[in-house]
Amino acid sequence: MSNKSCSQHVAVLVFPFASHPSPLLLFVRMISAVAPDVKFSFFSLAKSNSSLFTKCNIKGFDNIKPYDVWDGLPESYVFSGNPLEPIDFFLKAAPGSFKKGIAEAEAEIGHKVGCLISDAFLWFACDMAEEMQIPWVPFWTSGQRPLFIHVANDVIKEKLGASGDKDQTLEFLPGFSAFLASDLPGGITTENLGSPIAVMMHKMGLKLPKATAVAINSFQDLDLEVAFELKKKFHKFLHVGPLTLTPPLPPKISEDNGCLEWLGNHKPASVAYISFGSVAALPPHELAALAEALEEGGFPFIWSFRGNEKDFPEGFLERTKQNGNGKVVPWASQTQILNNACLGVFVTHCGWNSILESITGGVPMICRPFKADQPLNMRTLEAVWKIGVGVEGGVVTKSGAMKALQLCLSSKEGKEMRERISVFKEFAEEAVKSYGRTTEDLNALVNEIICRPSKPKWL
Ligand code: U2F
Repeated sequence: MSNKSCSQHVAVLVFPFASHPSPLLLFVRMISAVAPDVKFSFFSLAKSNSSLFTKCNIKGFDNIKPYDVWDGLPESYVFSGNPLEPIDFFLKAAPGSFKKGIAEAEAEIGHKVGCLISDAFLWFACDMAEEMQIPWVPFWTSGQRPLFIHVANDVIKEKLGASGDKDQTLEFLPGFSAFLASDLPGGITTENLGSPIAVMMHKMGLKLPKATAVAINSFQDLDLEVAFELKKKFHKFLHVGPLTLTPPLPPKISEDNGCLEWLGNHKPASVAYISFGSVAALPPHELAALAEALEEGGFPFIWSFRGNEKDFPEGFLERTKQNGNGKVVPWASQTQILNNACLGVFVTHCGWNSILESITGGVPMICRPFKADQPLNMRTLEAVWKIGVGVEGGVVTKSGAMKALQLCLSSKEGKEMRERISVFKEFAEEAVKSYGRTTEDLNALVNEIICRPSKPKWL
């Protein structure tokens, strides 16, 4: 990688919900390692900034500075229990809050912002960049396929019409013949069309083709066909992932609740890891069914569990502690667990970061998607890449979970999934080498956009 000398000031606008801030910070760390003279002002909510900058050990990256912006909540606001509400308030205030933050950072640093990097969700960053006459680089935190779907939003609406028939295929889109309307994120066809998230995603799909470059946390060889289609839609499409493999590597979590030591005492590829990411949670009857399947099948497991322990079958936690067959922890060092040779399968909600981490760990997946890009990601894992299986009927039952666990851990199909995933793992490792595609795209971002010699032609 080239070490550029360039004194730019880059503003980074964060979507401060779910796991979005973390890969964006990894992305910025990655750029800042190549361009150490560039100053990065990282705008997010105070709560998110404080936990992120503690977790993601930012030592040695003095050129990345967090700035807190307003959450948009009225003073008298009391949380109603609807998680979409704070997002809605944030989005309404965000253009103004970010502008104010940028003005403060410019005054402090003494440099005008010369490039805007934002979470791709923040479509209005396109207008801000246009106003400021600077490049806009939206960063997409999920995979190629959901991105393509959002850019093709209007075409899909037109083709599928308002019938709401979930069984219609998406074969009119290149590379999507195995997909159905039911795999689409809500808000594309008939469901929740007017919700703030659906409106945001629609506007995003319209604005992204105007971006100077769109960056994605993925590697090109993972989905060549769709990557090729996306290149036709954007001025520049940059694969900059998987971010957990790109230097500088994220810091290892030292506190792992004893999981790694426990894991190391098992046979190779024998343990199940269960996590549904930072937002989703299994409903109580599915939680109980999964626990029963693990117990009855005697599958060793690590469960990263956020929820109500009362929903487990009676005595499950006590028995698990006593017989040592599993570990239930509030948070796990997921990437390290997935990279351990004893890990055999990942039961996941199909969040993009989890998928990438499973691929780079070489671990097949059992999929229980909930919403957004997750059903589409599941179909990709199952029908396109063939490195994962969905739970029977879309919800966890005891017999369905046992079948899926057996399939992944002790059948020929499971072994074949492992072999296929090891090919993707190799592609990912190649992509981040000095001659790899990810490195090449990162260098293009730094040399042609952030430290550009002159105004690029698309501005
Ligand atoms: C949203 O996804 P989530 O944040 O729910 O889930 P992931 O994308 O899988 O990211 C979860 C991250 O949290 C980490 C894990 C992942 O990097 O390693 N983690 C951990 O370190 N320890 C734990 O015990 C549990 C998790 C959204 F819901 C999805 O639909 C999107 O695909 C995703 C990306 O945009 O954001």
